[in-house]
Amino acid sequence: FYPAVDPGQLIEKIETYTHGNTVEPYRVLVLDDSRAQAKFMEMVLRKAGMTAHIITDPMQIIHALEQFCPEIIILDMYMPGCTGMEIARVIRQQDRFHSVPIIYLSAEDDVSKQLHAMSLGGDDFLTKPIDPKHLVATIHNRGRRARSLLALMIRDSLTGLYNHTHTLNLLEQEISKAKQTRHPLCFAMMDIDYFKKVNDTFGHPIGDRVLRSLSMFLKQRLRKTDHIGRYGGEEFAIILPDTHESDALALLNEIRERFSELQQPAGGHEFRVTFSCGIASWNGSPMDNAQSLCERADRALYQAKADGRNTVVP
Ligand code: GH3
Ligand code: MG
Ligand code: MG
Ligand code: MG
Repeated sequence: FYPAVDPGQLIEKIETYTHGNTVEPYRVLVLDDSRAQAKFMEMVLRKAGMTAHIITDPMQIIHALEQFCPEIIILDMYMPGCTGMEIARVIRQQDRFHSVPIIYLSAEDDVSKQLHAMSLGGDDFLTKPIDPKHLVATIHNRGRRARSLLALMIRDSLTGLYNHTHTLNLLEQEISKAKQTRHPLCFAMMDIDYFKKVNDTFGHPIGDRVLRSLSMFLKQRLRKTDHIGRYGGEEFAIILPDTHESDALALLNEIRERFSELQQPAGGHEFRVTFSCGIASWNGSPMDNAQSLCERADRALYQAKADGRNTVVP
């Protein structure tokens, strides 16, 4: 039995895998109607240091996807009542598993049938009897690619911060955590002031450098447990778990002030840049969600702009 893992947690683990020293074992889901086959594969995968979850009933696939959240799926081709290709189609219909590697496993040695199976959502075809080394190597290759792709998918390429979509996913997750733990949570939205003028005066590459400079500044100043995202062009979003609104206000005001003092170089010249910021905090209600938190932060940001910019509005 495996505890439920949400995809966000999985991504956090993958992040650790990509950027830290810990190597998380690959999470491999095996569906084979033969219990003996499934057990054998479970043993092979465990020996290779992977986390295996086996099911023998195709009807359990949806549940297993949700509960186990696999990074790689191994499907038997022929099972009573359905085929591996039909299961692959069900898996591919789920957004979250749209690009998870699927490896077919079968005694089928007709190459045209193998190719047909692979055209229907599979990535590899291994024939039984399985060579354990071949299986493990295939999983390693597919898994490594899938992980680096996922790590790229959640980042913004200019700043290396989380992108818009992932920032919102993280916000959803942190709200769920806050609801369980009853800890406070703040969400801040910031927008660089008169950024168009920076581009117009100094050029786009200098503008890009300002964006990176603010990203770096935020990374240095915030805790590991905070999440920083590039929400849009010159807009950033910050998720502050375990933080009361008054503390978030003090922190962001300090960051605002120090960032505004930074000298930004531009071909022999120097200039300064400010940002405006709006903060919203989770109101403790089970009804509060990411969308309403964003709306409140956005309204506060709008107010900060109206108040003359270079300010933080709670
Ligand atoms: P305000 O104080 O009201 O926010 O004014 P602003 O000029 O910052 O806002 P506006 O929305 O008018 O302009 C935002 C500018 O940000 C326009 C756009 O060209 C620029 N921008 C967006 N993304 C990027 C980027 O990736 N690089 C650079 N250099 N500029 C960008
Ligand atoms: Mg079978
Ligand atoms: Mg803007
Ligand atoms: Mg702006």
